[in-house]
Amino acid sequence: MGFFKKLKEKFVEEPMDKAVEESIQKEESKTIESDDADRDEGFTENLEGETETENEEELESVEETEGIDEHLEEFDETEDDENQEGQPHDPEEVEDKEASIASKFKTGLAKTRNSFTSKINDLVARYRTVDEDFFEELEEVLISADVGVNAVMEMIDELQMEVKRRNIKDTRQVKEVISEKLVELYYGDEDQGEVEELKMNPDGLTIYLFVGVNGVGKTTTIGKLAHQLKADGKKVTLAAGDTFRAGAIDQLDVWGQRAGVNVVKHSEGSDPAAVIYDGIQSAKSKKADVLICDTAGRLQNKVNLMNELAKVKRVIEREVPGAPHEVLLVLDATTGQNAMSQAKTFAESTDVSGIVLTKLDGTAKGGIVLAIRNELDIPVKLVGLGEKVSDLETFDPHAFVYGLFADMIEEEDDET
Ligand SMILES: Nc1nc2c(ncn2[C@@H]2O[C@H](COP(=O)(O)OP(=O)(O)OP(=O)(O)O)[C@@H](O)[C@H]2O)c(=O)[nH]1
Ligand SMILES: [Mg+2]
Repeated sequence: MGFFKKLKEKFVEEPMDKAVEESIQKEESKTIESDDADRDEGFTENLEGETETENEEELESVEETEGIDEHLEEFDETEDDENQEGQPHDPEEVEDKEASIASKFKTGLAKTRNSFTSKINDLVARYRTVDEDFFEELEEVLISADVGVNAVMEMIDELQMEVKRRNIKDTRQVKEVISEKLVELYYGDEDQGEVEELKMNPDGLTIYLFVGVNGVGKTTTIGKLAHQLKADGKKVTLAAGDTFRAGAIDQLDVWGQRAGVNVVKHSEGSDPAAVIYDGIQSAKSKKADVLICDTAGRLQNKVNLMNELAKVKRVIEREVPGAPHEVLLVLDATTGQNAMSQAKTFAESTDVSGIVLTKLDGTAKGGIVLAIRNELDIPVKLVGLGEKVSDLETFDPHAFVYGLFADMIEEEDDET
């Protein structure tokens, strides 16, 4: 079956019985693994007031804000009792979920798709048959979408081989092969079609550390993620580790209140490692499932910033063995190759476990996702597709490629 047809079946039409069966099996095994904790317990605990963190040693006093709205807020997203992990079991729900993920990628990637699709269509219209010049122009189109020079070279080579192997002469048929190769480019040799979710600690507190230069979207992403985790029935604490930028603490606080989660903060200018330490103690005493740590994007200079992040990380490692479970480097997709050089700098001094690529909705160069994975071998775990709280998605390469080729895929003739 053609690749467009596969994507269409997955994201647009009713999935085949086999696909449904597989996803049910996957969802069931997930539920068995993860659902022994009674989430309602966490909720009642919330109502029973606070256990105060006992501060130790030299640490400054913690000012904690409980989300005031927390108890008043309707649990609109967790209303289904049997479905506390937010994972649909019902085949129809699985299908709905896939369709909604696909439509989010489609909307979020509109700018990239519009520019990319029109260039590809134009190319295919001008070259009826596949030849050297066609590939040369295709190379330019891909580079202009920020797929990355090395990645593009690799892809063009493979594309040429594939075209020969399948004896493709007509450029229209090449579109589909391009989409398939883009997914392969992301996965490299390990294409199992797996979507890489954020790691969770199976026995206790999970800690995510967010890093990245100023303005890339760290705090916003933390707010979105807190909201989603809470909707999935998790108890979340945020730690306001950006004590450098004026207003940063309040900004996280607002997100915390909006999501109805606990925020641990100190005053501006205080030691970030001490804030994170208190965050961990607070999360432990409240039996939180997840602690998300915000950090500064800018200090006096880069060396200071890297040293500070290293110190924060050491505190986390010492307090919770195995933590941080993710060090997420946030990159702004609209900055293109600049994002790539930031990634290299951070990867050198911190063990980055995953990338969060924000503002994909704001660029026509969404190909950067593929370049990052290809050049740095760090998985893209989350993508920001807009400014709304719901505009954060687990990165799914198939949904991404669907988002890029949606118009062509939807036109795909069912009979072929
Ligand atoms: N369009 C769009 N805007 C986003 C997205 N993610 C974040 N933003 C915007 O990016 C701007 C900066 O976001 P912040 O979360 O403050 O960035 P930060 O990395 O915490 O910045 P510092 O605190 O200065 O280090 C805000 O205006 C956000 O609304 C996204 O996915 N799409
Ligand atoms: Mg911030």
